[in-house]
Amino acid sequence: MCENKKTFYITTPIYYPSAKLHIGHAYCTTIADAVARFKRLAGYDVFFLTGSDEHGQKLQRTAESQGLKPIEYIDKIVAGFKELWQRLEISNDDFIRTSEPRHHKVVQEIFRRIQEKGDIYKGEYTGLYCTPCESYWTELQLDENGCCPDCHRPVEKVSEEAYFFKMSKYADAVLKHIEDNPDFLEPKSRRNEMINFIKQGLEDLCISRTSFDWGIPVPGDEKHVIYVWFDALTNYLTPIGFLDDEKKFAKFWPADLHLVGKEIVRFHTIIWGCILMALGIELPKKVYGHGWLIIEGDKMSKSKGNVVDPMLLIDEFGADAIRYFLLREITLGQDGNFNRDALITRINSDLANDLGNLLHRTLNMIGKFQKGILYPATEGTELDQSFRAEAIETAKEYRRMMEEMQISDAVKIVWKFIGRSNKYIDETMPWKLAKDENSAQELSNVLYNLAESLRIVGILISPFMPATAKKIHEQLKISAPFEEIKLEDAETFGKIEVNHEVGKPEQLFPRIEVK
Ligand code: ME8
Repeated sequence: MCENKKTFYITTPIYYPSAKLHIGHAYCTTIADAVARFKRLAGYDVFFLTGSDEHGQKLQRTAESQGLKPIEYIDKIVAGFKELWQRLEISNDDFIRTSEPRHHKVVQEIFRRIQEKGDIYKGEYTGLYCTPCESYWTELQLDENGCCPDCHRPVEKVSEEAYFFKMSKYADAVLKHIEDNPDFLEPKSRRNEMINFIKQGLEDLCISRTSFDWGIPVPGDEKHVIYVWFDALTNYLTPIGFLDDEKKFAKFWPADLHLVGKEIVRFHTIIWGCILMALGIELPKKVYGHGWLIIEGDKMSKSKGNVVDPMLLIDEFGADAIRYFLLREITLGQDGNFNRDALITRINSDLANDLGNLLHRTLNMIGKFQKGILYPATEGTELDQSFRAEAIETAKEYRRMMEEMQISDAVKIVWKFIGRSNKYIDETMPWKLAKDENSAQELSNVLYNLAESLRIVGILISPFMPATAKKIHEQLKISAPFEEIKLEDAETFGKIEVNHEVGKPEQLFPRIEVK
């Protein structure tokens, strides 16, 4: 049975350890984590990969300027990445570092295979190189000031002996792949950008440098190191057994989703597409280019001095509140604003008020009116029935939205149902029913329905806010282990056993006082 389990392989980009990670990086990893957790909940065998992209001239220069060897400098920063992902409850199955021997082996083998095929050749490179972006540009691609079109910093003219990868040979095939497979590249707007980019003509790609040595040597010609993007992209093959576990590789490749920022879609579709075609390996099923977190209209970056440190935010508000904000506020694929006031408003209204109060009121009433016990419920009134139907509808709609990567819509639909549940309390007025002996059955129905709605909400929010979901599970005292809960459990109403005793309410989110 295990063998037939659906699999899902999802990756984030591997991050440069050139600076502290900011909330923009946390955004990308949080989305990937929510998708990975959703897929596990939906019964998939998931492999979720993140990591660090550790080579290149820029890192070597930075380390040396601090009197350190590159690896000494990088080790410290990567330890910080790992701590951040742990504190943000990122559930990655592996963390790949491109400095690891397991990765070097793969990169060199890929280089060797493509070279053997005749698609890598030696030549002379003269070009315009942007060191901060580790990218080569042509004259035509530069911005209006003759600078890098991505970061707008000056480019350097570089001339050296180098190896080239015959990208031009694969340009038509990659173009056809993008055109024939509408699901390969999303959102749709990015597809057109890439199609136009290829149609302008693809030159062969320079894939080695001799001007520094912090990288993976070209096999058999060690004065060259392999271009960082050629090195970095292959990280996606390494941890799923590319060279050492055929069965595992067959299980997880092609990747289901490379989630990346919009500025690196080009590398993940065109360059990566060409490399894979040269290797005769299938292309990933989907590359999704998400938008950027913007601070007052500008992309967050260290050089602009507008970075927001996610660690400080987690210290102040907790990981789940940050995750909630990122997943809810920004429509995937578009740019979105990060704003502290908006974060506090969301915490107070959506988390403390809507969700926190629903749990608190419900458990409090069950405790007060029925000694914490959920008595048998009947079909109840029309209102009860429509409330139950809405819970199931919400779970089904949520599944559809998450499958289609409409993450913020999925968050919103759960909150709509939380709002509905609070309104159900106001409409049914359990405190009034509790005063009338003849309404005992009605009261039991309402309290049971509320407990069930919370059980369902807890499941649906578990990919977004795993710690909060677990708290709800524990306060409801659901007997099944939290880790074994499945999405189907949210699509059936009435799973809590009769005469089940719930726990006492504990606050989920304190209100943030705004000074
Ligand atoms: O590009 N908002 O690494 P990186 C949203 N090493 N996303 C942001 C962001 C922001 N303000 N700032 C950065 C690299 N990101 C390469 C990847 S993969 C084989 C190699 C996202 O650390 C950015 O869009 O510069 C990108 O997807 C990711 O962080 C890594 O950026």
